[in-house]
Amino acid sequence: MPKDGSTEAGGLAVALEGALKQNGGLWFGWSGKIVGNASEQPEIVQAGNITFAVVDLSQKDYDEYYAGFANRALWPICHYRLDLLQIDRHDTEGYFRVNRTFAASLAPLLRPDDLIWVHDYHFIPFASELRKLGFNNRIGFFLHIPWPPSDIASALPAYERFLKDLGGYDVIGFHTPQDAENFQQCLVREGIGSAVGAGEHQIDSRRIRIGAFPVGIDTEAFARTAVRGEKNALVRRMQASLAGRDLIIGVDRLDYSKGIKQRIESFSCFIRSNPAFRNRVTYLQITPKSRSDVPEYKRMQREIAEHSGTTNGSLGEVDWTPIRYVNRTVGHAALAGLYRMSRVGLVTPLRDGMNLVAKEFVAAQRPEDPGVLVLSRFAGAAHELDCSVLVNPYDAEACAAAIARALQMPLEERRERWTTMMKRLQTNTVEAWCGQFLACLDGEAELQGEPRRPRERGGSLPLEAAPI
Ligand code: GDG
Repeated sequence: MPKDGSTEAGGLAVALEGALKQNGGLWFGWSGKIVGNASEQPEIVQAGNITFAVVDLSQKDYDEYYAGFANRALWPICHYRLDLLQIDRHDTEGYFRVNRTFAASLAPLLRPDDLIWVHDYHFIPFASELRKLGFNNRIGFFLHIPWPPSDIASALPAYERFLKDLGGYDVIGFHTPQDAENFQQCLVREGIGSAVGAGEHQIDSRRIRIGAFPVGIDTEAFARTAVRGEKNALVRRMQASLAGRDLIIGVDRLDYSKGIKQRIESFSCFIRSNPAFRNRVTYLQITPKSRSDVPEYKRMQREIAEHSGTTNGSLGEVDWTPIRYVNRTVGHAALAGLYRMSRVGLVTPLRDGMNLVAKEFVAAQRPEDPGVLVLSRFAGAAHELDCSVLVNPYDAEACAAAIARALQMPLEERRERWTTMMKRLQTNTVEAWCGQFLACLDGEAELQGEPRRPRERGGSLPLEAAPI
């Protein structure tokens, strides 16, 4: 997240900054820089009523903590990919070491009445490290990715320590009730925590609240951006280049959890089994690179590019390229405009904590003539967006049938489905999500409680996750 929130950072980082702006507070996290000699002392920048405090990482810390443990152990396990798990003792040690160092860097800046909100899988032991330093503040944790069932989670190195360290938080939030349930099952099975009430667990001497807080987007703002996006130069060029064909869109950071390879296969299956659609649709897949320094990601980058090339080679015609694969970021307004002009949004992750693209696609649609969302049942968003066409992303033929159905869906049905989903997105916004979590952390509301009232003092404190 840039210090002034000015670039095209994801909607979530911007929303968290918005929550901080309301009451003022401190934003602490990694600067995104790797330096020869990383100092424990944070660099501090004041922007209005928000203090940004950021620390750098050394190459060793980056390799072991971020590229290593976070992205090669935690990420695959939390996405149910035991086959991709890589265990390395140095990485595990590095993960806990960096969390300890980060806690020590933040400690001098903390006030006794600060509420602390820690985000994502990079910082699981953070509360426990702060507790060791003597802090009794209310500390909440939100996991942006799924939490798997105990048989999978228990393959994590230092599994027991993770569960115990999570006991340092007062509130632990997940995207879906299923993730929360999986986590509670882990605590009980390991004999580390016991249920003491609805959503409450006792871990040692601490009582923690565990609940589902599905993250939202800034729905109205996104819808407005999409309207503006229609006039965007790139969107207009895209519209012209379609020459009347329908657009199917996929937007995902390059990641194996997103099921891009399987999606290309499903699209190919759709064209083969529906020859009437040949030369009548274009599938645009926007996939910015991510984590290119992790070897599996580099390999995947090549594989997906090859797969889309091969598919185009076998399906395409002289005047028709079925798949347009773009391996870089497009601007925020252009993205919103592209969603709006698409007939189908193809969001088929093999596993996803939430998936904000699904929500953005819905928010961007024209109310009078909305496109159809085809959504994986394994995305957290499927809980709220159950009026989409839900699919099993592993089943290419079923996905192909879903694409055909989406393209042929009558206007009335499209409108009905869209209206229900849009209403939900208008209620469950990212602001409501922040409010509900913080109210729960502040003890002002029960789980799933009322939106939080503004506090008189500042001090809520998101610990920001590392860049994608
Ligand atoms: C993690 C969890 C959870 C993507 N390409 C471009 C672009 N994006 C933006 C999208 C969206 C964001 O990036 C991606 O968000 P997702 O939620 O879909 O996926 P992850 O990055 O994996 O996020 C996920 C999320 O955390 C929040 O809790 O939902 O499950 O994995 O906002 O629009 N934005 C622009 N150009 C692009 O090319 N401007």
